[in-house]
Amino acid sequence: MNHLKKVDIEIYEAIKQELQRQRDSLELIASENFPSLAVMEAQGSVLGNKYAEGYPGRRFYGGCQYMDVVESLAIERAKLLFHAEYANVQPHSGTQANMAVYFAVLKPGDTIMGMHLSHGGHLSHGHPTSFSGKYYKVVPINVTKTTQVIDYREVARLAKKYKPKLIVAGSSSYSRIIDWEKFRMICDEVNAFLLADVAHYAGLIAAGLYPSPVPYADFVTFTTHKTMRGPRGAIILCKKKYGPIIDKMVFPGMQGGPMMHTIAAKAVALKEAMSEKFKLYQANVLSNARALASCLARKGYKIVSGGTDCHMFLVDLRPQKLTGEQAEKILESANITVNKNSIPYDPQPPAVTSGIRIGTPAITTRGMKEPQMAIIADLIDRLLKSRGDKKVVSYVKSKVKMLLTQFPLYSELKY
Ligand code: DSN
Repeated sequence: MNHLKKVDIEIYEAIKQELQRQRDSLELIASENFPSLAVMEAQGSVLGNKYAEGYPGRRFYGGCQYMDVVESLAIERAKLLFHAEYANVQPHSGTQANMAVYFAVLKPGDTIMGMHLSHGGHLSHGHPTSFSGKYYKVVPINVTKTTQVIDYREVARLAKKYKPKLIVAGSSSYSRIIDWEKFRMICDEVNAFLLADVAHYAGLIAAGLYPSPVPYADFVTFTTHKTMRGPRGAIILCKKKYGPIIDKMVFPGMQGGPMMHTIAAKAVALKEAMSEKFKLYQANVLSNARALASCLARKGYKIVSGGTDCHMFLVDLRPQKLTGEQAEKILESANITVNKNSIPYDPQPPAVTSGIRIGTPAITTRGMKEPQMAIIADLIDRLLKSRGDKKVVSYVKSKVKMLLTQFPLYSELKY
């Protein structure tokens, strides 16, 4: 970073400080991770200089021979890893991937069904503040009040009643297995498309540790920066027959030039995800999430739905008489990073919430295993019980520092 340091000291300092913040924080945000230096090198490469509108072999600019190599590798690896018929690797984000699918098969005013945001869904699954809630009539899917899991009979009843043209199944905070086959059957009964948004579970799916929607869904979208441990961005998988309409909708339908540096980094992450090392990593992500949820449950914390089948879970903090907002702040004061998160049937507004979401992808990348989960649960418990008492905050902060020192992050980077 010597060049950056000379040219722009303010940006250089901000990057340096962010690296230090990442090193010094216990990162429990379920959607964040630390990609490899190889991924970051590809993303910071000269490929970002090139316009390559179009697709391999059919570009609108000259000089795309190496862009074709890069994008073809990313496409082939995505297909191979997920056993998919077709892949588009250009979407800039998960929301844009979902948008491309909607725009490809729906008209404004059509009806869609998707999990409500506070029941595990995502803004782009039909929330009123998102384009998806403004362009389409939305029938939200809520989890059952008592079990806090999806009731497939209720989904089928709603589908028969409202006849959606598309059902989006998938989540940003649902910790249980989603039964893709049941969703497929429901879609078939009402002749609806099935879109599976596996932004959160993609890495686990690649490792065979979470069921794959690929055999059942017409479209599968996922981001590449969460459990996949790649660059920020997204990928769409689909049946071959939908390939042309998806490609056309991504470009020129809703995006311009592809971010070729990011596509190269996606290709690198996909290659890494084919390794045994990645499978072991995902197994640790899962066992860490289960261990951390169990340790917290043993200390009296209410885990939404009673546990987890993936890399994340929600904690309902109402028994502790804390809001998600308060808990997020208290934890952050001791360098433990989580996000406040609505829980099903949350009485609090989204800016306050009654819960926090906890995920293990980032701390597992740092090398932590089950023994560290017991320590982390203890630190979280002490902090929350203390309501942010200064002495406890400083004690926990020092323990967090000691723990993180044993699991260094990006030690090769010398800014
Ligand atoms: N913001 C992402 C998450 O945290 O799950 C979803 O887009």
